[in-house]
Amino acid sequence: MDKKIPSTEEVKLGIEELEQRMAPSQPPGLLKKTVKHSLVLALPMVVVAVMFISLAHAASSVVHDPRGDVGSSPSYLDIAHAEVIEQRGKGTLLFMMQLADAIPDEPSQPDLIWPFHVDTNPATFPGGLYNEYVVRVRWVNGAFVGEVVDRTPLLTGGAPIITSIPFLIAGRTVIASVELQLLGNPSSFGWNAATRPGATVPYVDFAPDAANQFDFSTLATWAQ
Ligand SMILES: [Ca+2]
Ligand SMILES: [Ca+2]
Repeated sequence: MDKKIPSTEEVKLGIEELEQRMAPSQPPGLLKKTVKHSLVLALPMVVVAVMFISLAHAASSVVHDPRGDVGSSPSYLDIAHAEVIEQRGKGTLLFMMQLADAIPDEPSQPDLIWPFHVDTNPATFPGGLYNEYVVRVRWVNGAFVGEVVDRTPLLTGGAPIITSIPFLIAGRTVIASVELQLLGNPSSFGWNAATRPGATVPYVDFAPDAANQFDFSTLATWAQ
């Protein structure tokens, strides 16, 4: 496989190509390979594409985080940079996380999660937490998956709704592509990126740095 770690812009280009090429019938399990293939094809056109992408991407929200702040946890759970990027005209957001080191093709841990917590309504706390949605890439049951978790049904006694989404893992970069309608078409929201080795264990890293998982005072803000 291609061992080169692509730049941020190359990764963005890759996921754009993914969205353009992905047939509706294509199973989610093919996404990772498809994107890596697309990146290889796309490299000669990077300069032109970067100019295009810089125009095509509109509102973005960026957070930088120190490296080396995760103790003895794996460096691929150490967030260095996180970003939410609007793809203007597409009704789509890219949730991107860059880690201190590359994610293994097949991690040895049974469960790893790279979530973004999305607070679309500061007045509501579904399930007692601030975030109405989770956008995440997860390694579980021997495969990577991309998902949006809609937690708003918890406000009325329902269960969270999980929807599969396109995602990309390329070296130390993780990107999930989310249609705005899956987040209730918000014009703005608070968000953070995080990492954790399982759904029931403590988080390893937050960006922006937060005191704990209940701390929503340090969210970044994305706005259209
Ligand atoms: Ca970090
Ligand atoms: Ca909320």
